[in-house]
Amino acid sequence: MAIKEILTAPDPRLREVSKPVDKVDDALRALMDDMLETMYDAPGIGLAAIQIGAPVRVIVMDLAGKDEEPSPLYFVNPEILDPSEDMNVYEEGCLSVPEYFDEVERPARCRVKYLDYHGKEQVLEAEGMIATCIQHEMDHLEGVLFIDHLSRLKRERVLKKLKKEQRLAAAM
Ligand code: GNR
Ligand code: NI
Repeated sequence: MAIKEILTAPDPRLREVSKPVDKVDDALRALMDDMLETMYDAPGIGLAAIQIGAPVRVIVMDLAGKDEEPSPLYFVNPEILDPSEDMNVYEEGCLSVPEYFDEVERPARCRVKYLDYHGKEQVLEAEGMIATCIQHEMDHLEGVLFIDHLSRLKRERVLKKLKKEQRLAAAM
């Protein structure tokens, strides 16, 4: 297992559409292990493969609290089914958009069909934080960031600040 570098906006790789996985094999499980370790280290509650530069449709998540047992979830080729009409607003953040948080509205509930760590098909009924998080991660698979759901003014302000920080960091 290894901790990988997390790409940050406006890195163009974060805009790629990730490709479906054709087989859940040991190489893919090694990627999922690295993703989970990277996510725990960050720390975050979810991570899409493209955030560590791998453009494949793989997501890891763990919504367990600090004092709870870890409960990792692995989603390969996830699909959202039956998003609810009723919406929920959550304050979101993203490891690829550091130090910025804002409210995003998304369907409150959905089902997710996916392959698990062993390649077995699963369907998860998601609501609350897990529904928000899975939709945030699904966006990454399409090259979409949570700031894309905000006004253009807000998004451009955030991106400008990130560019400036990266320029300063590169000059050090
Ligand atoms: O760690 C994360 N927290 C979070 C909080 C609210 C809504 C979504 C998230 S996902 C984020 C990690 C991340 O960037 N995943 O792509
Ligand atoms: Ni994110």
